Amino acid sequence: MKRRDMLRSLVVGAAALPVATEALAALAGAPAAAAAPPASAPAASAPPPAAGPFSLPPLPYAYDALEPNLDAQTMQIHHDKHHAAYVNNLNKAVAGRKDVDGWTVERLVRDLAQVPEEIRTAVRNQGGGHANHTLLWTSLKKDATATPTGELAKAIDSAFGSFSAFGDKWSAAAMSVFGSGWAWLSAEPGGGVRIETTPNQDSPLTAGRVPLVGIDVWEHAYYLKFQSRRADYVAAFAKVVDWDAVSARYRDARKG
Ligand code: MN3
Repeated sequence: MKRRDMLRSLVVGAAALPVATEALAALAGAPAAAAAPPASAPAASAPPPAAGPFSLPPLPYAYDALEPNLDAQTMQIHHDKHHAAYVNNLNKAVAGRKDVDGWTVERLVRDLAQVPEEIRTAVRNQGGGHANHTLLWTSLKKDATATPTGELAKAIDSAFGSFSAFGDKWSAAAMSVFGSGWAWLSAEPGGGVRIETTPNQDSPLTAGRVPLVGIDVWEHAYYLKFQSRRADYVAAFAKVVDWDAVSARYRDARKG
């Protein structure tokens, strides 16, 4: 390169910088970008402050606690970005709404039909996302108990014949979800359990049931590690379900 050309390219390079900075600033000011912190934000210990009644619960274990079944990077992005976005967007949806003031997220999702129509879709998606993911983190554990106990063990045997038969049906349900959604084990209002799937962030609460544990089959839950191998993800997920916590949840549901 001739010296003159080199100088020119240096000058062009320097001149390009302010342009790029301006473009980034414009992006940062756009509503979509403002909803989520930048990808380079420090990890999770400091989720963005919630301007509203709902806040992101901390992950109850380290990002890598569920390795090698669920990978640390997916856990971090799933909790710090995806769950955080549901919380922030739910706060935006209910901001200034006296008619749902003081409602818990479970009440918003369960009594969705009573939520004012203008915010019902946002509450269904963002409130569902917040409730579903809060349940998710507290359903998983490193070295988790392998099987349900007590009343839940009996209810599963009664509904499916055995825990193993339940596992096969639950996995099949998770595989059957078309697009984004969840496969649940839910408690029936009159006792007993069932497997069900919901699309998007819909919750069994809206149908009058109590979700006990759900597999998130949105691609964001597994694509980094498993890509299109959803069956491998479902099998890995099953190994870290905290059946003690899920059994306790069923006990609480039975008490009402
Ligand atoms: Mn998810």
